[in-house]
Amino acid sequence: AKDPVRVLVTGAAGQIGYALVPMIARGAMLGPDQPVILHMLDIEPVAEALNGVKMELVDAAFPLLRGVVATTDAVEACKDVNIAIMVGGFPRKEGMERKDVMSRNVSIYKAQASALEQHASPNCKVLVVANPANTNALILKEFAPSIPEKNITCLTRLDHNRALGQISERLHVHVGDVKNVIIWGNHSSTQYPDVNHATVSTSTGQKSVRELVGDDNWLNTEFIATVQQRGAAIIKARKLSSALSAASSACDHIRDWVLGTPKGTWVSMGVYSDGSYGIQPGLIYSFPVTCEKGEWKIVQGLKIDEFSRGKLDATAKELIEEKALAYSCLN
Ligand code: NAX
Repeated sequence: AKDPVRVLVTGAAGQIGYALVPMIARGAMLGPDQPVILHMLDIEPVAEALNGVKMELVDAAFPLLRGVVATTDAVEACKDVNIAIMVGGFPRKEGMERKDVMSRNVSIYKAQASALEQHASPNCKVLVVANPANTNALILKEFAPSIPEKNITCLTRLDHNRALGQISERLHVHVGDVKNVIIWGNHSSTQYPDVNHATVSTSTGQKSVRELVGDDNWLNTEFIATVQQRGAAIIKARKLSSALSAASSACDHIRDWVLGTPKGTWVSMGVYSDGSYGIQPGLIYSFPVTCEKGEWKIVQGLKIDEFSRGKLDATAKELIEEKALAYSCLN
């Protein structure tokens, strides 16, 4: 039998946390034969609610769940974890300046970076979900220099899955038959959902999404805007932000990273830029990646047309500005 893997979820008393922990305990993240020990961290004001989540996990009697740590102590939470899903953060409240929100998150991610660096398993894989996700991941990387930089990522898989969903609805095809969309850049409204290399599996082979849709105007305007604005549309409808889709996408991100992407398929992950596609090194930027043996690799050699080039650069520019804002909060 396999040894249990320790998975940390921060912000575990929140809405995404509540959707995510049962998925992990059921094997949706690491597979149906992989036992897990859940480490749940949240803050003191919600300690009782956090304990309630722990009670429900016990009550659900998940066979793969070999233990639960529920704590408000970051050191205890990070102890020996193999995977860390960082969902906890400070949300933007009405009337708050961007800089104030950034400053709160910078201090949270700086502190949690140190806790992970000192107490997590040395090869711990980190996924940052909390917004601003790319920049929180960058701060975490800066303050956990002994964690390999390739182990620190942020979530853009939800945006990737949203793009697959929109194409599937438009073409009336199964979502599982659509692949190789790309989310470039920031997990924000400047992200660029790119279908130029996306395909659909049909009975007569792989067909290009752009050809099947046959409407460049829709793909270059409405489709992009719908994916970029989907988070806001969910808030408008639900009066709450995306939770089950965010949790499910976080499972997809880790599962593909650890267990590998299927042959011929790539996914989108926010990773440390090495300068690929002319993106400034030192940003956490969403790229198309393939994964094998627990390591991601940026897909190389994709043709970038002029329209796409402008979009890749615009979202990079926003990340450069966010990085500067985050650094200004450190002083
Ligand atoms: P909630 O407000 O429901 O939950 C957040 C939880 O984090 C709360 O329980 C809070 O007490 C906790 N928390 C705050 N500071 C903490 C700290 N220092 N240590 C540990 N826990 C702490 O928000 P929820 O809807 O669950 O969303 C969580 C985060 O995900 C937000 O930042 C949100 O913006 C972000 N999202 C990111 C997405 C992505 O695709 N990257 C999509 C969904 C989501 O909007």
